[in-house]
Amino acid sequence: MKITDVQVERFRSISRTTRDTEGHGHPGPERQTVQSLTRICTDEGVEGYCFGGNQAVMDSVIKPAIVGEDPMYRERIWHRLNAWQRLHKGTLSDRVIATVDMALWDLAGRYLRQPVYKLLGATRDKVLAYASTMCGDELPGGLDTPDAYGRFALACKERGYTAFKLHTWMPPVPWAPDPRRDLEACAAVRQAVGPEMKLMLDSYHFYSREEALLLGRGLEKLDYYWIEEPMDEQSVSSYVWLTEQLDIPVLGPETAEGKMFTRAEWIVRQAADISRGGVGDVGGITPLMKIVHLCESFGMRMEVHGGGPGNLSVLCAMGIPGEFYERGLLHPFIDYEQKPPYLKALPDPMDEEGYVHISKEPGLGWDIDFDYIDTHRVT
Ligand code: LLH
Ligand code: MG
Repeated sequence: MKITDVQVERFRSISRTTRDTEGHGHPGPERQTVQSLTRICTDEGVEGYCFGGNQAVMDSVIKPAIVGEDPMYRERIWHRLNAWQRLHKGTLSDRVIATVDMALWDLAGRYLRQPVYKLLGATRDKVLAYASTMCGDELPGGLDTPDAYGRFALACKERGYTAFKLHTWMPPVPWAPDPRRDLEACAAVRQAVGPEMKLMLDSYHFYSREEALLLGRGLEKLDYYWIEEPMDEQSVSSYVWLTEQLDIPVLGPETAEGKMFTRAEWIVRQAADISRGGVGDVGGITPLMKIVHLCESFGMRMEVHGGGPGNLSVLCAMGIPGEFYERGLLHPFIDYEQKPPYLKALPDPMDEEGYVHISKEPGLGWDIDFDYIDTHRVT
């Protein structure tokens, strides 16, 4: 089998979120957006898909590297793209490599008529989710006060979630960031949901060492489960400094560049207690599985960043406890249970006990509505 083409289809969709000037998502008025779907084609008619992608990038850096290649040589292709990235940093991001890698895994699953998590070596069919909020805002009745977080956490508990993670206030909220206000929100959530629910904080990502320590000590008193990315992850020394002093587990790195190599360095330097990575951060399923095995070898816990079928597939093939699927980002004004129009079903349905169930269909498990995409194509 040979790869013959990489096509990116663009189609109209609906969005109910908007981005602020710092890039964080919030609820917004319903509006039309353009989505894309990357399709890897073969001479045997089998195809693999992943949402995202840009035709110009595929034409300039991906097609020259992979057309003519056997799509089952995922490892070889991933290493080739990783090497190409060195001279094409401006166009070949980890996210682009992740899109290609996931489309190749999807293709393999469709070809072999197996879900990807079983090709990876399955360990389970369902994973507990945590409710992961959007960042704080100033929307009345939204996530505008500590008590608003408390009310929302309780609603999530009633929906079935056994764990809840706050993303608190960040710029451009005029008075943010404020670690004391973050702790007030964390306290309001603990007060609202009681002692059993597992709670985590993912705050502003550029606090000073002293502010991060203050946050961590406050979270220890509130019996929080982990503290996530409170400082710039480019400073590994800052994380070594913080992790040495706190009892609460520090989790990371999430957004630091460098794929599995960065995770290895953080483990050796003891810069965090729990490792971290998601398919979009590290360049796909192929490197994320390497991080899983790296953590397993060091006896480290690892938590997967973000949702979607790629991350869920890895979680269902992990031999070490990646305890949670990150479900969200959630907000009181957004109905997360409503599927996007280009899918026939939600890719991460959650039951009343808080478990997300993985699709048993061949491939990654996106139930793509190709008729919708055909009739909403943007040329
Ligand atoms: O800063 C944000 O908007 C969020 O932290 C976002 O990056 C989210 O994906 C995250 O960190 N999840 O764990
Ligand atoms: Mg995070």
